[in-house]
Amino acid sequence: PKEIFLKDYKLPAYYFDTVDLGFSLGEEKTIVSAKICVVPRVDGAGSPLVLDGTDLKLISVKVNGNELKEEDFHVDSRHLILTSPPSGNFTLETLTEILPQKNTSLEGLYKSSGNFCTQCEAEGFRKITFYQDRPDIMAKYTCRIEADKSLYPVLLSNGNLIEQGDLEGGKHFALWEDPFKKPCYLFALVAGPLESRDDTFTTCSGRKVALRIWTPAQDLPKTEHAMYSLKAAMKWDEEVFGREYDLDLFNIVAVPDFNMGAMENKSLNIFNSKLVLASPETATDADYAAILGVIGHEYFHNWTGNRVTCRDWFQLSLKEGLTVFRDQEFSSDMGSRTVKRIGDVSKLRIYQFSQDAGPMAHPVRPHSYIKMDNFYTVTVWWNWKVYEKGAEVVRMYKTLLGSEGFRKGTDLYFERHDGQAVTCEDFFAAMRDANDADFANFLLWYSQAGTPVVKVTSSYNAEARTFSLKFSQTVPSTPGQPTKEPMFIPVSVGLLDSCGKDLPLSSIHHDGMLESLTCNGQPVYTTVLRVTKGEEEFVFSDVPEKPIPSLLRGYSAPIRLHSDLTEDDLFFLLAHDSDGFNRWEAGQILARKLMLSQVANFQKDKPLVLAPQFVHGIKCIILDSSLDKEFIAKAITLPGEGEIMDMMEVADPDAVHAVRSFIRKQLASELKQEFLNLVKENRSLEKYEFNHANMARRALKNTALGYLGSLDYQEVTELVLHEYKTATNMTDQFSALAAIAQKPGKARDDALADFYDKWQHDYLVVNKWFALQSASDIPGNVENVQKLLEHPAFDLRNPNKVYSLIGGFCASPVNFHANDGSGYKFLGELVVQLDKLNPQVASRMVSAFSRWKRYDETRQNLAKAQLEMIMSANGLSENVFEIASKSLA
Ligand code: HT7
Ligand code: ZN
Repeated sequence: PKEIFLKDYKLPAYYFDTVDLGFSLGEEKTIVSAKICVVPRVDGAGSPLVLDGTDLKLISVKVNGNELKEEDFHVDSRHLILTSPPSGNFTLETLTEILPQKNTSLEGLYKSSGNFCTQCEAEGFRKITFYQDRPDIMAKYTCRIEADKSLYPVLLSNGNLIEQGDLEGGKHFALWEDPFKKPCYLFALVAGPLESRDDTFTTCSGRKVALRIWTPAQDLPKTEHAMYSLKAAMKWDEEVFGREYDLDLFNIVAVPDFNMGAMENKSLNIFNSKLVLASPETATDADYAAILGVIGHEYFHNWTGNRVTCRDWFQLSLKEGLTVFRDQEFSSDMGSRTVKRIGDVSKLRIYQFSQDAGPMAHPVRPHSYIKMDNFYTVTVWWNWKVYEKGAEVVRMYKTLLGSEGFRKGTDLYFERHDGQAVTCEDFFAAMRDANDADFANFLLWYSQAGTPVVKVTSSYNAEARTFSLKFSQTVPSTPGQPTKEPMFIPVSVGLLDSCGKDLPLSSIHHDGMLESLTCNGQPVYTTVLRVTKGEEEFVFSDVPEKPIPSLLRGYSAPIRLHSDLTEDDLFFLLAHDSDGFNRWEAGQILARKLMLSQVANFQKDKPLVLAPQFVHGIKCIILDSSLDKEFIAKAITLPGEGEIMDMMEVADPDAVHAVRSFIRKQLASELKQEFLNLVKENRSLEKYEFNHANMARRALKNTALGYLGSLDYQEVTELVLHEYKTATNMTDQFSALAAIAQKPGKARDDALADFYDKWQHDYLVVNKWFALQSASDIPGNVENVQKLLEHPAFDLRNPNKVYSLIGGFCASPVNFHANDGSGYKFLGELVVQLDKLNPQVASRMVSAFSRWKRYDETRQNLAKAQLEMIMSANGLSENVFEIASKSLA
């Protein structure tokens, strides 16, 4: 396979002006016609025109209406090359045959569950027709679709519907025209027996936009929340970013077979049905929140990605980092900002940081790739976003510039680049120029891989009333980048007095400069330090007493921070910090320290102990009625096993699992009454509502239930069963089921059987049932998962089912990393099987192996053997090859 490098980027020799596509959708084959107006770039004229095309059957090729002679073109399984095209503008017409019914990769045009559907990002358009499949080719499209009317009553593509009508032989057609220029990865087509939920949105300038969400008829009642989310997103983008929707129609289609979460095709977003369909009985609060966020995300792409797109795929973060940032802000504004930030940072730590420390480490803007698809995802779970670190980079611009400065920057970015395909430097320049800002070496965030490690030490001088913070930073070496330069790190800081109140910050000394920190004569309580060097000191003046510093407030930069805060300081911050994120963070640091110390005990065969101070800290949080309930739920949840393993020299899944289970059970037992009270006091109100207050009650009650489920008392087992039986929504029902399922036995078996019985007709709920069982830590679970592969509800061709069952299994460290190698063998064999059907999904699964060098020698050998077996498989895809070979390197 060929590696592609950022440094090799060249402007295309030819641009495309207009593209007229025609699709004749058939039961055996589909015929695609493409008429393209080709415009040579000034110095490109006459050079060969190289079109991408993967496994297409070329029927004919014409230039300016004349069939090309054999000596004027070359065609193979990857390209069509016009060897001597005319020197001026010309028309290129091709006719190709494709087989969507046989396309199980779900990339290009495919037929599944009765629908024709496309997925073109990143390089799927070349599976549809011959084209320059690169995002800097932006053209205006029309699309005419012809198909059997009874099988495919709905025919959709991008833009506006221009014409439709009946044809002979029971067929019909639709002609769509998209007035905006777009790259081919945003092209979309859907045809099938769908119905729509219709609504309208009136934009800020008074235009009425028709909104339609398409699903099979029986699913329409489950689209209410998606429609609510879409309208909320449209309004929010107008208010916060000044972005108005630009067409009169916006379509969303939900399909059950989709590799990722959703796709932002111009005016025709296609969604994995998991991220559209919800009802209180079948979807959890987490599902509702994910739908809100992803509907927002895809809608926001209309400006960040579609109107302004990427020059090449190395710039992916230009659209994804910015759009993830926008969807995070949207969800924050719709719910609790602190809780959202905690969730986003946890995700960043679990996925991004562990990737940063492994063989797939790459900068926000990679230098090379073999298969672009691999840069979209990092892990094995349905949580498909890889772009979180890019979003953190965008967030740092905002932290440095403030809300107004950031908005000035985005306004300038849209003004300068509307209709263009641009680079990360263009975004940087707009932020800088709109604010006349000094960003020092900020661009390093795009090119340098790895998570910076920052150490902070503090000291107070009572006589001089100064408080100093000394920073030192290093960036660990990563594959291909052995040495690194210091980064520009914005560190948001506040100082707490001995009562826990924020001290006013008056001035700061840095680099021989004295800077006043008051703002319009008003005191400032949080300031952003610009850390740019390997070693640096900042000195606060006029500090009346020894403060406790609250560092990296709101997690103002994606770094690993090590400070000299003592345990007492951390308990103090946990109890008092006005920054909610840091309050949670203090508890997490304490929990991580505790867990690591007990892991050391476990490894030395010493008894495990739970420090009373920690139990007391958790109890205080539970009893603090001033706190948001969802925050409490987060604050009393221990860091995940993966996070702890990441902090160890040699990851030990058995020790970490034993310790986490021990602490959970001990907390449950010592705080049993408190947890019982939480359950009783926070039972769901009559009617399910997706609002913060109700979700917070459910989150707290169900977290408490999870703790109680770890205990062995009859009374508790009965309570958990009672909660399961009386639940009136999926959030409560599934949480109770998960609590019961913690321990093997009859209660577990009966509840799981009952749940399947109830929900077997709903495949999205059945996926939850698969995931719950596969991710279970009960010993020897690999056998259960093997059996579930044979379950009639399982299907290897459906990505959601694979993510639930196989992805779920890899997310359980004890069973996946079982030291007899059974988990590795299970995954290795599956990857080979899956790769033949769907390389994108297979490569997502194989990435579970990528950190094999972090484990002990026995596990290393077992995992390596599986990777080698995969590498030796016949016909391995580029997707899997890239991950497996980089993992072995
Ligand atoms: N921009 C979309 C990416 C995407 C994708 C990429 C590779 C293969 C399949 C895919 N489906 C969707 C999703 C987004 O970020 O909004
Ligand atoms: Zn996106």
